[in-house]
Amino acid sequence: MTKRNLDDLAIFGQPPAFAEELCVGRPNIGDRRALLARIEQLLDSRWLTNNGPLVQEFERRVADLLGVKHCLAICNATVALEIAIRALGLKGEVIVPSFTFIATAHALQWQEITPVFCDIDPRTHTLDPALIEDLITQRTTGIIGVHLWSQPCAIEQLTDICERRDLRLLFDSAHAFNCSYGGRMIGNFGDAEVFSFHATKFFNTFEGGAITTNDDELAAKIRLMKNFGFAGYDQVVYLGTNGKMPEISAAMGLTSLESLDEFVAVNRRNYQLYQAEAANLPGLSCFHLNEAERNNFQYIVFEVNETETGISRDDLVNVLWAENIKARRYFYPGCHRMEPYRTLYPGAGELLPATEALTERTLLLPNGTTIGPDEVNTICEIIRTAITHSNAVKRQLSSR
Ligand code: T4K
Repeated sequence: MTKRNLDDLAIFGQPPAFAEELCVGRPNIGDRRALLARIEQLLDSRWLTNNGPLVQEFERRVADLLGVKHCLAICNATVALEIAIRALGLKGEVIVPSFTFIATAHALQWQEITPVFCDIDPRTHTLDPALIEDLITQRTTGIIGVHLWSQPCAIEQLTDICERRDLRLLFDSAHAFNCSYGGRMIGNFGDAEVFSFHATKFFNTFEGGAITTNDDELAAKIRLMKNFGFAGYDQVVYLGTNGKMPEISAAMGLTSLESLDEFVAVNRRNYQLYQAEAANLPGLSCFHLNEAERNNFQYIVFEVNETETGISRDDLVNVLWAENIKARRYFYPGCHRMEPYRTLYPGAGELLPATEALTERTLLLPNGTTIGPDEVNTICEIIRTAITHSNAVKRQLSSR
């Protein structure tokens, strides 16, 4: 590894460390030939969408992988959340974390359901089950637990609360495809779970998502709802929407499935390298994944402790962006500080101290098949240089 000095940094006028951007969320792409063959096949068949053969095969393969009875492929996870919320009959108030992607809250608010933001456990970054019961009111109908960074949230405690208080339990599992909890695959818990297969996820279908459930009745309802409520030609039995996944997305999904193990192996190698580097980055800690469970190792999440680094998380992001390293601050500033929630629920932050603190500390670094050991080393070396010379870096950034 080349040691870097302060004046090697791009913020001091040097060329960026990388000519092309390294991104959190750069898509993994499997075997192009296999993908192109599937695209030829779908073009030849002239069957492009509406529950075509590739979508059906994709649903079967995903259900097999997860060991779940039903997988319903959807055009994206946001629509999947909206459909699952409606199919479960959620209304009134639903308890959710604010420390999540905005889609979790929007899927509720879009249907005029109030997202009641609950704080997180700073160790797990997910809903703190000890805080939930105080938020339950007469209007509460359910909880949406979010599995973040591929780590399951407190599944057992949330299940227990929902059983005792007669609430529905939905999981936003956008980050947790190919992960397990207690040896059982994520996708099998609660009333239903929602996955995202967006381009930025380690496994993608360009855009896409899925709802999984072991409930036959719920699955049948969702299948109708995602196709306008059509039960047959000219026969509509529910209020539905268009949540269908097109064939081209299923083609990408089937191809990505064939490379799943390779994507995970690369992510895992990089995750372990970042973990090892973290030991030499004072003031930074790398979020630990439970390697005893199945995991996708997609997210590299550091927490920046500014009193130890001498430099803020945001200044580190600026240093990295100058080097063409698109580090991210997920999930800054928290849903409750974005519209419409900031205006609708101005006091929400008072109940969210752990969320507010964490949104100021997280730093996500690139992972995936475009990242190798050299990239990990260089990224960490740049961070180390910025920390070692924190005062000079801060002066330089404020003078720009
Ligand atoms: N629940 C949770 C917990 C989620 O994290 C998400 C999505 C959802 C629900 C909803 O799922 P979907 O409805 O999207 O299926 C991105 C993704 O758009 C979003 O899917 C994801 N979470 C979220 C965490 O990240 P942005 O606004 O950060 O995306 P953007 O455009 O800044 O892209 C991220 C980076 O990826 C950029 O640096 C560029 C790079 N990129 C992106 C795309 C699309 C590429 O290199 N190639 C690409 O094709 O939201």
